[in-house]
Amino acid sequence: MSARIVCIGGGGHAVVVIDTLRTIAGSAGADFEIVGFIDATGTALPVLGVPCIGTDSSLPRLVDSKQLTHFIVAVGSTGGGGDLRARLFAASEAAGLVPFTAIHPSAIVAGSARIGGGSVVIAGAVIQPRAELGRNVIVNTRASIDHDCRIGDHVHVAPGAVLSGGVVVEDGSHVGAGVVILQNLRVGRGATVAAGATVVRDVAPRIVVKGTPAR
Ligand code: JB3
Repeated sequence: MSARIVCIGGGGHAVVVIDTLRTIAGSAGADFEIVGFIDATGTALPVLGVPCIGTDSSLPRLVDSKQLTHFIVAVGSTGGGGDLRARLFAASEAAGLVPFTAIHPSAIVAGSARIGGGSVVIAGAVIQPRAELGRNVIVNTRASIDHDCRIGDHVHVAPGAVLSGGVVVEDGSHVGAGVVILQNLRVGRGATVAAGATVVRDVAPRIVVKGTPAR
């Protein structure tokens, strides 16, 4: 049976996720259907032709009525990002769904890299050898994750961010657009690196840093 996917969220990031799924579907060997999305309202207009089919509270019922098998968290930065994405991921698994991993055909992913379930690698991203990504990670447009990086669960690496070799980003952190992180540094759990920052020393958990050098 082919995978029947529900997207969780129907905003800006969902547009990109759905387009990524469609592009994958156009390549050989893909066997899935995007059944719909659920959002905070349950009444949103279709996204790229994909219908809104309910809200989080209706998900357990939708699993049966729509014969859903897989989900993909298609919420990006809204609601603070990592915490909401983690909660939506857990609720979708609790409803019995399997996380779907989507890698845009234009992304470059080294054969020795590892990508956890439910993660999304968007167009033009590069993931180098021995990088390890957790579950429900976003590697957004043209971001690059270099060799031996370790990226935790629910992390968002925003468009154009550059992670040098051996960088560790712990669970739920946000690495903003255009950020540069130098080699072998660590970004603590739930931290935010603001767009455009240059990280030259470790970032403590749950703090926000910005600027060059980031502080
Ligand atoms: O910068 C880029 C390339 N993308 C941004 C992305 C990373 O983050 C994008 O431009 C936006 O800034 C943002 O996209 P996101 O997270 O989709 O935000 P927004 O466009 O505001 O849409 C939020 C969506 O999340 C809406 O469909 C809401 O209904 C939905 N949502 C909010 N809370 C929720 C919940 N959906 C569910 N299922 N459950 C919730 O609790």
